[in-house]
Amino acid sequence: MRGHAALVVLAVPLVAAGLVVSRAAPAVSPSFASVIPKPLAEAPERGAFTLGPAARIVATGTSPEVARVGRLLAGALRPATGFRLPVTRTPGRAGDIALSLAPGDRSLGDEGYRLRVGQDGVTIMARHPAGLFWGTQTLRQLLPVSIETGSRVEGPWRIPLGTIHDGPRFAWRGMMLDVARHFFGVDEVKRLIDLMALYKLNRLHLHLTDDQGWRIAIRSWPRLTQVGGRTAVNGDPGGFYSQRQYRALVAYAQTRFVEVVPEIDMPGHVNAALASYARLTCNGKSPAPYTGIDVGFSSLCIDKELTYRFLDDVIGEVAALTPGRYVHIGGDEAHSTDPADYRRFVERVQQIVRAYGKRMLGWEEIARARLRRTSVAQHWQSPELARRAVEQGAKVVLSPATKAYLDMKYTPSYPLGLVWAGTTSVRDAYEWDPATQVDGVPEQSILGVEAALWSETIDTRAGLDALAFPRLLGLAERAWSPAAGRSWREYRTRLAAQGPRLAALGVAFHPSPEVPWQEP
Ligand code: NGO
Repeated sequence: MRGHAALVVLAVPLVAAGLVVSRAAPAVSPSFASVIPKPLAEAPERGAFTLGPAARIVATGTSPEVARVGRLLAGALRPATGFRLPVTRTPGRAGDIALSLAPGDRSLGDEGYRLRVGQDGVTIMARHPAGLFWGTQTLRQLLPVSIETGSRVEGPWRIPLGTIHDGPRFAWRGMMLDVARHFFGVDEVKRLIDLMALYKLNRLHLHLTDDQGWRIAIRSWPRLTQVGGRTAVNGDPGGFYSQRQYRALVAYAQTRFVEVVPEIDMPGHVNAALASYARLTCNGKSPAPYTGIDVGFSSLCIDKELTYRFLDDVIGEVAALTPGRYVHIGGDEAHSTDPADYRRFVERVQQIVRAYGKRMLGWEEIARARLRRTSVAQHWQSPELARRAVEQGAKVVLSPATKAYLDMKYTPSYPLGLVWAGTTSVRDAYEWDPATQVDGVPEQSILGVEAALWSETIDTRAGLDALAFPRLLGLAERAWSPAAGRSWREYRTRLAAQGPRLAALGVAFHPSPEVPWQEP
């Protein structure tokens, strides 16, 4: 293995120039050992299967979803291979990739799969289509990184032989993107969904509203986006999703087995809403738009009935756009709301969310109110509040700011990000166990893990990439793989092998010197 310095020098120009690698073969062929997140069980064998131009993708059975997963796989493999890869229902023959459902096989779980690469081809089996899809993402990682270049490259397309049996530790494997402080358009978010899927993340939480901007069109309250959608941090350009765009985004995510979780933050973090409608404020006067990065200064007017008509309209429209189970109501840092009012407010909103057939999710502060057992608290800072949620029988999603906040700087001198929770190295983001992270919050109360990317300091794809990658991969592994048997030493070698793949995908990741990056 080379020294860090030389490898970093290699990685930097490649990434900085945003180059697409178009070499035929990587320095090191992928192996079972380089997959992230680490599969549950793997049995590598000697040798390789070579995917050839006559290969087909066989979607066994009549499920349209299996064929759909097959088409996505074909779409991922065609650009680099140039192969036709027809998706067919006809029986498989040697050299094919076969996808099939085994609904009776309980050992596969809801999202698990079994992948076999033999001399005669590849088979992926799962109980549900989601598992098949995750299996195809593993298969991508077993192909040479040049499979990701998006343009024609010479093979050979060798896949190491062996078997993988896999399934997730947690059902909730999320990423939050703050599109309120700075707006990220539909194409940026779709690209992020694709990257999340490669690492088997299945929840995209969109922080849609905050003091600085309102990003989702609400038909019954059009000024929210006409006025509140215009602004962003630093006076940068705003933006918002029309309901049509938002629906398309949700559908795009859904076909990749990613559930979009919309967040409307309340009763604080609402300056953009108050600036749009004077009648929502207690004194009837609109505040000026806000483009700084302070928190905790705005509040909805808790005693006004109009506040609840407003929330009924907003939550109703958002719920109608959401096939998923959850609506996130924020609830964080309501420093300008009286504590008793806050509790009353959250309990009332909990009813509204329920009336629209959804479950309420909120930042851990909501545990100050009486929670239904089906509500979920998102831990970010206070072990005590996380415990209070658990004591009420609610489940918890873990986003501890010291581990899972992708907006914390890597090092004190890193140009992007904040430091209020300290700095978070690639190692820090990886090296923790959800089950022991918060005293009094045991594994069975944990729904899962979510990485959070707040956007005060980023407004471009490059900024997003640099803060999210490579730390997101470590968090994805925390959410999918058991912690036992893993170590930073072993993980960083696997991560190093993902560098060329991320580069081939055009991801401008932070080439942290903690990782012995592989040459593309
Ligand atoms: C806090 C705050 C956000 C900030 C973020 C920055 C929560 C839940 N509320 O996290 O408004 O953007 O920190 O790291």
